[in-house]
This record gives sequence, C-alpha cells and structure tokens, in this order.
Amino acid sequence: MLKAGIVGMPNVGKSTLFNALTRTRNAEAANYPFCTIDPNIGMVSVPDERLDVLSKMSNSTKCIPTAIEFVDIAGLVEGASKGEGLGNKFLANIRETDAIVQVIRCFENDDIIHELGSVDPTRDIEIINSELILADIAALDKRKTSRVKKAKSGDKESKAEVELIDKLLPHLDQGKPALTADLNDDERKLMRDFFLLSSKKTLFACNVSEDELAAAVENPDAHPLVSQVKTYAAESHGAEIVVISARIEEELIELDGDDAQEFLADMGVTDSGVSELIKSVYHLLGLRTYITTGEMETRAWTITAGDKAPAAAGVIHGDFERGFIAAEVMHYDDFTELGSKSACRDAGKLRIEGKDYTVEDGDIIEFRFNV
Ligand SMILES: Nc1nc2c(ncn2[C@@H]2O[C@H](COP(=O)(O)OP(=O)(O)OP(=O)(O)O)[C@@H](O)[C@H]2O)c(=O)[nH]1
Ligand SMILES: [Mg+2]
Repeated sequence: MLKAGIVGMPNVGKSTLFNALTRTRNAEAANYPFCTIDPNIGMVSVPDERLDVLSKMSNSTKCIPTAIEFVDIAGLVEGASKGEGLGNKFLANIRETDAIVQVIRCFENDDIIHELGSVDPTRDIEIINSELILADIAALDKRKTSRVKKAKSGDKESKAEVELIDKLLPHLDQGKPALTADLNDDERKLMRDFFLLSSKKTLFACNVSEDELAAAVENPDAHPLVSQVKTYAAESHGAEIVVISARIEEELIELDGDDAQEFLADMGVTDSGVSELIKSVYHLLGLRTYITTGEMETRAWTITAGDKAPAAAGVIHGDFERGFIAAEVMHYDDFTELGSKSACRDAGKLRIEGKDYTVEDGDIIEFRFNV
C-alpha cells in the first residue's frame, strides 16, 4: 500500500492532522515540540461521493471505499540532516514514504509554542526543504564514492549512476529539490533507486486557524501566510497547496452527522479541508479508482494510472488476473445519467474490453474470467 508521510517543523499540527485523517486519537498531539518520536501509521478512507450514489442505485448492503496510508512523522529542525533532534532517524522515516504532505503552520496563536518563536511559513518550508536536500547530497556523495571505482573498471550501470549523480549534485547544491531536476525518463527511473527525499512528490498543507478557514479556502491569495506558501510551493516544487484546519477536523471526530454539519456551518464551511487533502494525495500518488457495484456491495478499487484491465482485475483477486477473459465496462457518468446497466447497453455505453484496455478513473467494471 502506498504511503504519504506527514512532515514539517515540530508542533505545527502534524499529529492533530493525522488524528483528523484517521478519525481517531491514536497519535498523541500536545503543545510541545517533539511530542511525536516514533511514527504513527494509519489507514485513511478516500472520500468518494460516487460510491454513495451507486450504492443507492444498486441497493447495496455494503459500501466500501478505498484507502491509503498516512504516516505521522516527528518534527524536523535545522541540522536534522546532521543528526540534530534525532534527525537521522526521522529522515529515515520519511525515506520509506511515497509522497510527502508538508504541514505548515499558518495560524497565529501565542499559546501554541513555535519552535523558532514566530510564525513564518517561508522560513519554515526553507528549513524543511534544505534538510531534505542536504540529506540527499550526503547520500549521493556516499553513493558516488562507492560507484566511481566500478565505473572506471567498465561497469555500465555504475557509470550511468555516476553520470546521473553528477547531474543531480549541482542542482541540489543550488537548494533545488531532486523532483525538479531536468531528467529524461531513463534517468528518472534510475533515480528511483536512490530513494531521495527531495524527489518525492509533495503537497503543501496550510494549517490555518479555525476562524480563518472559510476565507482562506475562498481566496488563498488574500491570506497573507497562505499566499506565501502558495507562491513558494509553485516556484520551488511546481506543487499545489491545500488549506486545512486540523483543529476543526479534530473537533469533528466527536460529533456525528447533523451535529458535525451544524458545527461546520457555524464556521462558514462545508468541509475542514481534510477530504480535499486526502483526494489530492491520492492523485499525487498517481492512483485512480474503478468501481464494482451490485446488491452485495459497492466498492472502490485502487489502481495506478495507466493500468490495463488484467492488472485492475488482479487488485480484486490474483485469479481474476490469471484467468482474465474480458471486462464489461461502463463509465460512472453514463451509468448515473442513463440509470441502469440495460439502458447503458441499449445506448452502446456498455463495452466489452480486452486485455489491452486501459482502465479509467470512474469505470464501473464486471470481469469475466476463467480459472
Ligand atoms: N489553535 C490551533 N492549535 C492547533 C492547530 N493545530 C494544532 N494545534 C495545537 O498545536 C499543538 C501541537 O500539535 P501537534 O499536532 O501535536 O503538532 P506536531 O506537529 O505533531 O508536533 P510534534 O510531534 O511535536 O512535531 C497542539 O496543542 C495542538 O492542539 C490549529 O489548527 N489551531
Ligand atoms: Mg506530532
């Protein structure tokens, strides 16, 4: 299962966000730096309104969303790449993730300690990024030393690695993440073996105060701290931001249905931003959803963008992939517009696809297989 790591300075609300995402209080969130030492890991359902619609149409007994994993990691400080504040251990936790959610404190509150005494998003992001980059430089230096000799004795793979490292190091030395290095497909593929921290896709989550959420979601550019992050994220990573209030979502854990809606309405929003964050991370990880629906259940299944029908079938069961014959496919939009499978068939919107079919997000599929 693909994992997204929650990364940032100490005491910015990472564990609060983790609890909000997992709708638990499994992570201890408290007002002091380095509250988290060992990472907290949790499965998070991916919100998908389409499932509720299909579930009703099919009269399904169960409705099962898909999920991704989030890891709440300890706070990073300046010098982490040199081992400051258990930095090496924390960086190793980040190395094991597939994407990064960088949480940035965008709320002013004198009661909540900021590691550096003031709220300054640009400075905070720069500290985190430079620690990730410095750790990558150290890793690449080490790797280069071990490859140079082999490269000299004619080992092709080592030679390619050394060339790539020589291309990456000057880029990193300029303080730029490996993610934005100008590489061709082969180089990008080879770089994956390096497990660089700064090569991970990143989403910037602006944690704003409860009473500013509505306005900041409406117009991020008008919020002085959020707009800083937006500009920085675009320039440094070509990345997106999401505006959240971890605090609001955390308070929602205790409320159900109507009470939660009422609480959100009081804040002038329909969502705390956390659903949007989960969806964005899912997309960032390159994941897509296809759906199966029937009386027994309506269920979302995760595939990687570009997956062919047999691989998609394999997500349900290995036998489906091994014995794959064909996929009966209709798209969610057609199914909901036309109202039934037979209406889709009559309208030519129910297709029989073979093993070369690339499954699309929102496809409703029934597999034919034989084992
Ligand atoms: N007012 C306000 N307080 C918040 C918000 N988010 C988090 N906090 C508070 O900030 C403190 C730190 O939150 P945590 O979630 O523990 O922060 P962390 O980033 O996990 O901290 P470390 O694990 O120590 O790195 C807690 O007292 C939270 O209640 C917020 O949106 N608004
Ligand atoms: Mg924490």
